[in-house]
Amino acid sequence: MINTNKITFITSAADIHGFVESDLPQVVFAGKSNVGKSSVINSLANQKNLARVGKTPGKTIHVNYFDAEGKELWVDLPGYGYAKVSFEEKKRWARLIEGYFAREQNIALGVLIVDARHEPGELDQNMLEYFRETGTPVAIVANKCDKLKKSELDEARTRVATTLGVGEESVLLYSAEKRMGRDELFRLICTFEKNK
Ligand SMILES: Nc1nc2c(ncn2[C@@H]2O[C@H](COP(=O)(O)OP(=O)(O)OP(=O)(O)O)[C@@H](O)[C@H]2O)c(=O)[nH]1
Ligand SMILES: [Mg+2]
Repeated sequence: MINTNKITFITSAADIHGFVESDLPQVVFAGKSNVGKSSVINSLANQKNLARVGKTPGKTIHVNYFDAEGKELWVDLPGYGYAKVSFEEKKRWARLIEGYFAREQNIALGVLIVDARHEPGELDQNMLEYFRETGTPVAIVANKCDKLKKSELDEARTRVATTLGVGEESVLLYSAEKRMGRDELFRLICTFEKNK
């Protein structure tokens, strides 16, 4: 198991030249802007400020790398789907993501984060395709479940699974704020660590 005290920020890549070269397995966090990617990473790492949590979405388009005790890299991809982003910024996002998937040979697990309250959209489907094309297993994390009533959780899981065309067992009900689902996701992530 990864020691969460030893998860540290490495670097932030603004373009493909900034990507980290490493033979460690990479766990990749992706999702729409503001769904809570950074918050999920912080909850997994038991740290408050490891990944920066934003009040305003879509401001920075960077690939952020974290070192998980020298056993894995965790990769926080820039969020997509923020309405106020210019066409130029969208192109920059696409180049960065395409570059990442084209170059990276060590993607071990995709963690696709969606908002449990909403139906996933076309951009989430596209993101899922990036992982599928590289043959990467994907865990779907339905975050912000604390905003739902208990009675709405099953329905939320079904909605997310159906829309994305995955089995319900691949959808994890999650709350970064309440740490719901945290231990299960952490255990899954740890199964990909190097030298197991
Ligand atoms: N209620 C609730 N709020 C959450 C949860 N996770 C994240 N948030 C809030 O959602 C907002 C966005 O969180 P971030 O972690 O910055 O989201 P992000 O996906 O990394 O956003 P970008 O990096 O801008 O794409 C913040 O105000 C968080 O406090 C959760 O589980 N429950
Ligand atoms: Mg973020």
